[in-house]
Amino acid sequence: MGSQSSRIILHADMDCFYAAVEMHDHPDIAKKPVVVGADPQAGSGRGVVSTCSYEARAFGVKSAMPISQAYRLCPDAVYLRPDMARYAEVSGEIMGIFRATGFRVQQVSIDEAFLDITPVGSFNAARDLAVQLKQEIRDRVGITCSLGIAPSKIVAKIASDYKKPDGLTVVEPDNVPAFLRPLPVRKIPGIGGKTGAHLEALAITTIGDLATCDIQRLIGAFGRSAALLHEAALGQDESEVVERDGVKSISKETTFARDTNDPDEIAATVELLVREVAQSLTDEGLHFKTVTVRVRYEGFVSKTKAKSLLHHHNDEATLRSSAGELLRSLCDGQKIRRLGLKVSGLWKQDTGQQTLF
Ligand code: TTP
Ligand code: MG
Repeated sequence: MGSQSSRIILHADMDCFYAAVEMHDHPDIAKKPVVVGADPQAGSGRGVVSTCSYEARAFGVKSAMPISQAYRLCPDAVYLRPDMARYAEVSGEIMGIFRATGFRVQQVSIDEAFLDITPVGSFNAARDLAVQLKQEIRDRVGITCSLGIAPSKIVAKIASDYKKPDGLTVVEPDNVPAFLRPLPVRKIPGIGGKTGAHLEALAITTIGDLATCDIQRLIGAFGRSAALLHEAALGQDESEVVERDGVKSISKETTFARDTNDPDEIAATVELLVREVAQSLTDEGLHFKTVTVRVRYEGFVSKTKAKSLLHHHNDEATLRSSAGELLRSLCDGQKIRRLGLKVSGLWKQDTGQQTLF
């Protein structure tokens, strides 16, 4: 594919986002190891690390690690609780900068977005725009980001991760195979622990190995997902940059045959709803961020409780535990007539692998 006919996609991802905002807001902790996470009681906290500054990463601290372990690795770090309202505000400013370009913007998470900048006309012009965007984010927001530019979303995302922090990686169409070839398969978005381990067990460790692997062999190992895996390894991804409306939701409801306050019966019913909603999510390749449980008691009183998660999820276990938690806070021994479960804040995984994982 020649560069003239190619799309030009930019992927932006902020560097150590929550920690970067904290370091900007509190210059006294800039350049220190900073760990942001729930319940960061020095040494005894029971939460996990949301993120940490690159200075803390040098000690081996990383996202999702128990705070207690982070503390053992880096007792001198500054430990902070997340301030989600502040991060959401900064995220809004950054997305505003992207939208002001006039190009189509797809926000993917709190610190991440795709822009379809094809109209700039060339990869050189795209690089200039990227330099400007980085500068503007640094000047106006005070943090750094890493950008990737490529002919497809999947390669742009891999490219933004290629050099971090404060990176800019441009992969022109002719360079896509050479860029991808040496990278570990786990650099493909969505190839996590399980699929990564499965591939490695087959001696497929680099994206190049995956790209050249015999397709029949892949089908034998991964069934229907084989073609998508193979396309991902070639950087083929036709999915568009699309602004999501974010208003969609999926909900399921059940009315009990008889009003009940039997915990086992209620739990069994919630389980059914969880499975139905999870199935719909899987069918449509959707991830959710907010879970809502609605209970109608005998008589006409209804109560609704919702919980918004930090990230998008698509797994049944997260849905189950959130629904269970909400339900426990709603059940007070009163008999229940009707039970509803809703997920909202939906987005579609868009790197072409929604049916893979
Ligand atoms: P990421 O972009 O994955 O991570 P990051 O921005 O902190 O660091 P990097 O420089 O590697 O991009 O996630 C964005 C934010 O989402 C992150 O700052 C905190 C939050 N987050 C969690 O709360 N838990 C997690 O496990 C991860 C990965 C992120
Ligand atoms: Mg980030």
